[in-house]
Amino acid sequence: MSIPHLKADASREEVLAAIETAGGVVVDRPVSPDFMDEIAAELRPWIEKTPTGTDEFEGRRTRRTGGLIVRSSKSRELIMHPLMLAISKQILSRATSMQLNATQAITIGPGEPAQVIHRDQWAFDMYPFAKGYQVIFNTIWAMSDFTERNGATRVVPGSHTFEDKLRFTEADTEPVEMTKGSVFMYSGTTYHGGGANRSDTNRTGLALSYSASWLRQEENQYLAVPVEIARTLPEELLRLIGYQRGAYALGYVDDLRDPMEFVRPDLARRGMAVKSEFIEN
Ligand SMILES: O=C(O)CCC(=O)C(=O)O
Ligand SMILES: [Fe+2]
Repeated sequence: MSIPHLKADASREEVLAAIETAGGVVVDRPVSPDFMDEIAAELRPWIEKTPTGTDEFEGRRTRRTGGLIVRSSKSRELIMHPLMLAISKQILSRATSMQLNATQAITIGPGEPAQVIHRDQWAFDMYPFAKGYQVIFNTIWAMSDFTERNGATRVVPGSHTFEDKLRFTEADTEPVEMTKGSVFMYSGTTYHGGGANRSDTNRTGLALSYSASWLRQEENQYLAVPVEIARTLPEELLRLIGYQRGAYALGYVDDLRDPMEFVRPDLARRGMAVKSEFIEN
């Protein structure tokens, strides 16, 4: 089994079926390489200032630049991409609602060894979630071409249904090669890791992940997005970053108030029974 590639106009059913079979799928160029270059230009000063990682998982030659909602207004289009939201909503559908988990430009520098093969859901303290209960969905957008040589993400195809806490070597994996503007979508249970960069240029991907809304977000969006900027965002994005209650009562403020009251009082709702209807399509 291999990670399949689908065309940008693939249907949601095709994309979902591919993830259900292989654990992940590449959709080729839902956006143009030029669009990714525009995001790269917005992020360049931030990436340059980002320190390299401090351990093997972060990568000592890898820069992880977050806060993308604030630092790249164009990246908001990827975060809100209708196909990503629709698939995420399906994959995480055992939970009542979903939220944005993290936004991260991952720049793997030359000479970086391969990252340990892992499941993204291990971020939640290695909690043994019930088989089939998906809590995280990840998308990695290629901001440079991804090749085996420059550190394309490595994946164990079909591993989303495997037992938990398994160990793999590079030989068990295949590189997810894709062109700039393409996106690799995968489940939080799919075993994968950043590849070794054996080239002399950086490999950059934008990892935009979504999670069940009853989990703590990896990236703290309330602090990453200052309230003055939050006020300027579209309603859907505000709800996605957490300005709505998760499930029934998660995240209310004092007298059962909707957190939206603190950013956009005009959009606030009363009462707890707010299901996540922010993505209709
Ligand atoms: O950068 C990549 O290709 C993947 C990185 C990754 O899997 C992670 O940091 O969790
Ligand atoms: Fe990962």
